[in-house]
Order: sequence, then structure tokens, then C-alpha cells
Amino acid sequence: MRKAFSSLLLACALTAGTAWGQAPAAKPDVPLKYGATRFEKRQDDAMRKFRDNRLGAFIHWGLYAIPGGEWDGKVYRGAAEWLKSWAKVPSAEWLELMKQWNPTRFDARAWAKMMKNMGARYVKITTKHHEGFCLWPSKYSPYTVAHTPYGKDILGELVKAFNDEGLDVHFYFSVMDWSHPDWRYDIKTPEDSVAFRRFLAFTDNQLRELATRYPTVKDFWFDGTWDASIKKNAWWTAHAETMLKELLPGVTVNSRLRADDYGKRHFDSNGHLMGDYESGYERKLPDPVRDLRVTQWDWEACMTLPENQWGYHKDWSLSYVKTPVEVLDRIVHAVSMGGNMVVNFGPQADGDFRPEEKEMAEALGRWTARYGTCLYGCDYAGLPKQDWGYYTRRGDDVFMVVFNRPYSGWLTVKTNKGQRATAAALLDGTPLRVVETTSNEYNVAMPSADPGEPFVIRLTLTTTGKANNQYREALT
Ligand code: FHN
Repeated sequence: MRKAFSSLLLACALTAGTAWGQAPAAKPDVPLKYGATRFEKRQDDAMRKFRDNRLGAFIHWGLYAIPGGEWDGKVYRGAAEWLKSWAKVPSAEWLELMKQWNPTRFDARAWAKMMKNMGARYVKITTKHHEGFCLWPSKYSPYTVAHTPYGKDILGELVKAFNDEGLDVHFYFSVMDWSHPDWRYDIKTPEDSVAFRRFLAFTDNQLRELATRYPTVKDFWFDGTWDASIKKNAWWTAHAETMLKELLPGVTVNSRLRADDYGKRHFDSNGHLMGDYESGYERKLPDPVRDLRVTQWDWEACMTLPENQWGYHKDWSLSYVKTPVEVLDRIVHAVSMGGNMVVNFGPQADGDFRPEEKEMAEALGRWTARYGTCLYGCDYAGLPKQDWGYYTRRGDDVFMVVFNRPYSGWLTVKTNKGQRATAAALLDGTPLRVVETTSNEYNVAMPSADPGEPFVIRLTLTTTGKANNQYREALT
């Protein structure tokens, strides 16, 4: 069935390119049963919405929020959601934390307002992280919110609250599950094989349960898929993607889920992206000059505020914490290269957010309220990167997002052959001088009053004769 489905998609793409709107980039040379099912970006409405949203919030919330990085009086510097592993806590002991799960200050509507005000268009929620604790009352696991003092369906409350605010909800799901006796890191014996089959059946049940209980979910973001056990069961990664897409037409799935017949992850053995978007940019971003190839596919990056804390850690002094401008820089950087950015939050065990996270959300919100037009629905502009910041583009609107003020007071713009920069203005319409300095090179004047924050200029480009995007062509 799966093979037939893949062949059908391949046939569609190879003929008029009708299914996906574009012709394939290359003919596969390694025959694969579980490789990519398309060679170009998905162009349907659901995928466009995913892409246009551009800015998301990530929420890592689980039992690890209770110890907050400390076990038996020792504070561990590593990621708080991995504390069970750092402190070598047996699962049975770790899961005892469920008895303390009672987030009395949890208010899903307040969370939704906070993310909305920040300018996030979607929220990715950890339904289940590596520890195995489920934020929904799964009937397939004893380790869920249903069996805690709190008792209520947290995921359900969040989905409703976020959707009520007009935010899309994406589900983070860790396939690796430390609470399950049948989880295996590798398959070395026939017994491993049998146990892991049971584990995959359990995982299917949970995924089906999530998709049917919360049918407004727009995306499944898989994690914990890097072990040999999964790579040796590539069929399952292809099956899980197909199953979710049959249950929820339009749903998007990240590349991290997928492995091909040879255990190759994200990109198959023919170099084609698996899943709908690339999800390897975690706490890092592609180089804006050297890595322009990423503009050819959809991708989403995610980032932490401290160096590497996703779940709540009580001591943020242990690593550098980014400033709002540094976070904004990364958001705009991603969009300027055709990617999405998800900013992580790790709520406290009581259900509230730490003050630093609230302040960050507010600071980002003040900026997105003024300048968000340079993010939503925007894409790679096809212009060479300049030191002052980043370009983004939506249709004919090109935005210059200025982070660094040049001493000269002029912002250099280099255009493609056949393209002229004819006007520039602040978003409130205040015009800025544009001076042609040499062929395809212009200076745009800084505003007379420095906005005192990263700001946005709308640039008008006029095409003269045959425009030629040499930066795009250099990619192929
Ligand atoms: O191990 C996890 C980590 O805790 C966190 O969830 C991140 C988020 O992208 N994913 C894994 C590491 O890649």
C-alpha cells in the first residue's frame, strides 16, 4: 500500500508536476521504498499556512519542571528535561514525580494570550517528552496527567485556548520513551525485535489517539528518532507519516521523523528531503551567505533562550541567556532564508512562566506589533546579504531589517542584474533617500532619527528588461 502510494506520488511529480506544482529536480538513482515522496516544496493551503506563520513558540513542559535541574541536592548543568539521565534516576523513581504534578497556577487562556501577544502564529507543545509522561489522558499509558493530583487534560485545555486565540497548534512527540519497557536503543536480538514491534504498535496507538482526540492539530514534530532501533525500522517512519496524513489531511510532519531504507535521516540516500520540512536547525542557523540551498525547501529552526535549556531549569545563571535583540536577530535570520523560527519556553511546575520568559515574550511582542509585517508570509528575497542585517520579501515588497547601523549613515543595497532600487521608506511611509553608487549598487539613507531598535525599511525594486537573479541561479 505504502509502495503504491509512493509510486503514485512519484508518477504525479514526474508527469506534469500537477500534484506538487513543480517538476522533479532530479531522477532518483538509488531505488528506495521509504525515501522522499516528493522532490519540491509542498504547495497546498496547509503547507502555505505553515510557511506563512513563520514565528512560533515551543513549549517544553513535563515532570522535569518539578526538580528543575536539581536531584538529591545536586544541580546539573545539562538540559533540565534530561535530568533523569544526568542523575541516573530509574524510571520508576522518576515517574513518582507524577504524585507532585499539580500546576495550580496553570491558566491555558493566559498562556495563549502571552503567545499571541508575542506575535507567535503557532505553538508547538510537548505532548510527551523522552521521560514518557503524557500531557493528555492517553489510554495507552499509565503515565499521564489523568493519574496526577491535577487530573485534567492539559493538552486539551491548551489546544482549545490556543485555537480560540487563532493560533495553530503543533504537537511535539518524542518517539523515544524512557517509561516504556519495550523501548530499545538498538535491535540486537530476536527478543528486541519482538519488543520493539510492540513498542511501535503502542506508538501508533498514541499517535492515532492524538490525531483523533485533537483534530485541529496542524503538525506533528517528531523527536527522539536518532537511535539505531528507529533507523533499522525505516518502514515505520514512512508508515507513521502516511498514517497521520490519512487521519488528518493537510497535516505537516517534520523531517526528523524520517529514515530511509539505508537508515539515512532527514534527507534520503538520493539527497531528497523526507517529511514536509527540514527540522535539523536546532540552536543553530544556516550561514546566510554559504548555505542558500536551504531556500529550496521548507525548514523550521528552534532555539532556546539560555544556551541549552528546553524544560524549566531553576538556575539560568549557569549559561548565557539571549537578549530580545539576539532572539529577534535569529528570527529574522531564519525568515530571510525562507525558514520558520520557534522560540522555546519552559514553564514552571506551578503552571506559570518565569519572569525572564514573560519579559522576553513581551519584548518580542512590542517589536512584532510594529514590524511583524517583515516576517509573516515572507520569504527569501534573492538579494545578497549585507552587514546591516537581513532582507525578507513578500510578493513585491522587499523589507530591509536593520540590526547594525553603519557609521557612514548609508545602507548598501546590491541588486540583481536588471533590477533597480527606486525608492525606500520606513513602514510609516517616511521616505528615505536612495542613491545609485554604481551599477546594481545603491545607498539607502538611515532615518534622521535613529529608531533605537532593529527597524524595517520597505524597499521598492523596479525590474528593467530581463531580471536575472544570479543569487538564485548560483544555487543550482
Ligand atoms: O533531546 C531533545 C531536547 O530535550 C529538546 O526537546 C530538543 C528540541 O528540539 N530536541 C532533542 C534534542 O535534539
